[in-house]
Formats: sequence, C-alpha cells, structure tokens
Amino acid sequence: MSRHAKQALFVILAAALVGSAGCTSESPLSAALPQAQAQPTQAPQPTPAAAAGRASLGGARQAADLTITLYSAPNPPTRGTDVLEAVVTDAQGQPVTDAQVAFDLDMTNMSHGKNVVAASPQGDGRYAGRAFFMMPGPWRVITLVARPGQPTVQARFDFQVKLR
Ligand SMILES: [Cu+2]
Repeated sequence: MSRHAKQALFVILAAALVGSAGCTSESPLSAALPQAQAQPTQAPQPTPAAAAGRASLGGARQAADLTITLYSAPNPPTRGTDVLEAVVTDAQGQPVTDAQVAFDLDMTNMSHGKNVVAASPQGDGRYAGRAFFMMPGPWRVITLVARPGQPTVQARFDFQVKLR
C-alpha cells in the first residue's frame, strides 16, 4: 500500500471513529422526529404483547384510577427505532379507549433533550408509537394519558435499551 493510500485509509478510519463515539453525532433526534411524524399513514404496528402475555417493561403502574402497562417491540428494547405500546385500563379493568397517549423519552444518566412521541390508538385500550433510542443504556419513558375533561395521568417506566 502506498503511503498516500495509507494516509487516506487513516482519515477514513478516524472519521468512522469520531462518527460512532458521540451520542448525538449519529442520527440526531431532530432528524428522527420529523421523519416519524411525516408518515401519519404508516401507523406503527402494535406489538402482539398484550394478547400474547409477553413480558412488559417492568410491570403495570397504577396512576390515579388507571392501570398502565408498557410493552416494546422488540423486547427487550434495542437501540434504534422501536415500537412502544401502552395498555390503559380503568378502575373496573375496562380498556380506556378515548385517551390521548404520548411517550416522553429520555435517558436517566444523561439528557438528550425533550422528546415526546404521540401514540396512536390501536383499539382495546392499546396505544402505540415509535420511539427512537439513539443509545443503548438506561432510559425512561413517562407515559402521558389524557382523557377528555380529566387531568393528565402519567406513569414512569425505567428500563435498559440494549445495543442490539
Ligand atoms: Cu445518551
């Protein structure tokens, strides 16, 4: 390999290293969010979690008179775009179908800034949205549930996002 070729290779390798080192240098949030919101017709596929009895992210939460359970696909969550699904039931165990649900995402060991993703109703009290986890590590999702004429209810879920 010529000296010139070696130098060129070094520059390429160095650029690759710099590109993979930072949190925000790859797939910035600002790029991911508009993409997710620009595809309203491509509804996220709900996880078959609830029906299949698959493990939720840390179990159900009681918040006000609601029970909120969070599932992810894949499970466990992995870096990149995952589908989160909240299952919301009322005090009688009936699905809450008239809510507006959103997921407030961030890491717990560092902040990546505000990132709130709207979830769309899937029926039967299930609400699904796309979450972009730009890094593996400790994340939390605050699930926000707003029903007509009632204060917004929130439930927090902490979990690990795997590299792959
Ligand atoms: Cu991070």
